[in-house]
Amino acid sequence: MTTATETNYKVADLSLAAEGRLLIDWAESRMPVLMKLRKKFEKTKPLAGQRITGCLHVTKETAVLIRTLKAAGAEVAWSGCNPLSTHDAVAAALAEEGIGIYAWYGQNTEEFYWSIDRTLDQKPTLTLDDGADLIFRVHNTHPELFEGIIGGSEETTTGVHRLRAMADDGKLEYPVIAVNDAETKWDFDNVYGTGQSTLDGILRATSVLLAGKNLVVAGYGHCGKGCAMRAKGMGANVIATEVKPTAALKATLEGVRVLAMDEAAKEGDVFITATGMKDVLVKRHFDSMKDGAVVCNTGHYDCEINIEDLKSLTVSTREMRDNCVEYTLNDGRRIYVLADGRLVNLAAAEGHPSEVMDMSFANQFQAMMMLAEKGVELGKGVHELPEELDQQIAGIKLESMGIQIDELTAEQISYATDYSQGT
Ligand code: ARJ
Repeated sequence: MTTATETNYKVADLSLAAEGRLLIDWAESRMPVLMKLRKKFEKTKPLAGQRITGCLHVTKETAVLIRTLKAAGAEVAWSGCNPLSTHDAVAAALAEEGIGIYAWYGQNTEEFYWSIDRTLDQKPTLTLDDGADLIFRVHNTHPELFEGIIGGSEETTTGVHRLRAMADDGKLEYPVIAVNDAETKWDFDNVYGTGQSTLDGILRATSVLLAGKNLVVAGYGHCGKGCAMRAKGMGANVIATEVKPTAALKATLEGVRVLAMDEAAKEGDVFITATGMKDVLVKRHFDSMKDGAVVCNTGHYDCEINIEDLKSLTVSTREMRDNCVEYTLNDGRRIYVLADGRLVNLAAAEGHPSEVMDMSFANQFQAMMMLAEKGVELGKGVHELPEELDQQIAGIKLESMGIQIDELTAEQISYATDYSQGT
């Protein structure tokens, strides 16, 4: 097992470790599913012999996952998957606990890839991604590692889309489990997690009143829907923009006004992009926005708001508060960009609450277990976790909340599949 030396980690400030440990302990007290898995597997150590390289936001919740992987016997090396999402205190605590962690807040692109490369020095048997940057790095610059890699997992929608495209082109060289596609991930993390943490990020960065504001959500997928639902609850007038007819129809029937962005741009006070697509807000939109509009993104990549376009209209900028920059345009209007257009929920707040990450990361843990058991057998390509696992995870979660549910009787079970009876 590795120990913390200056040669196997790089963090901002090791003296923050005590603060980081408190944060991680706090998260552990709210992540009963993952803690149950830890307790179950720390004795048998089914991940012994596995070297797991992870590239996922370094938060207190991720630290609970890392500790659990380690308790189950794995050797773990880690980097953050976004330059602005690392919690330095958590990174320091992990370094002290012997994790090969290379992560600090405010990395530039070169440091970001340098960190990934350091975590690959351990020659992983398993990779764990959020956004697929690690898998891309292995494929593009470290093909010699394929031989030793059993498989990988992917946390988020955007990453899964890209990996499916890669698999369709026959370019994905090992099995990858789409953790995002587990119901106990996307139907909770993406909706309730994003809903709460995105508003949390906006409020920490601005402290604006949401009641009575026109809040535009670009993209009415699971994340957009979560933001819309919570913003509505706080009294905002929510407007959604979409490109997909069924999603626009859902928004409409859920009481959310749908407009084309060209129109929404003129009405919005606060904008959240949640599309996974680039150039959702471009020059012509900034051109028509109100003075004082607040603009932010909660999608995985920072390409949804075209900041270069905004800059081309800008005469001066001021950093008003943490994660909030004022752009004064040539006609005097001011537009406020949060967290440089990067994921506002992780850059300006703490990401999704521990309670919801509990289920997402229980799925990550199970994905590592499944790969360790039968990885190569799965074959190259994108795979899903078995449905029974969703029910198990949800069952443990309910139990931890003291909520009981009913069971079908034998008669009900046979009724469900009985096609001899009609009305
Ligand atoms: C770690 C987090 C947190 C958090 O599961 C979420 C997802 O799909 C991501 C897209 O990058 C972010 C990830 N996420 C949200 N909150 N990861 N810790 N607290």
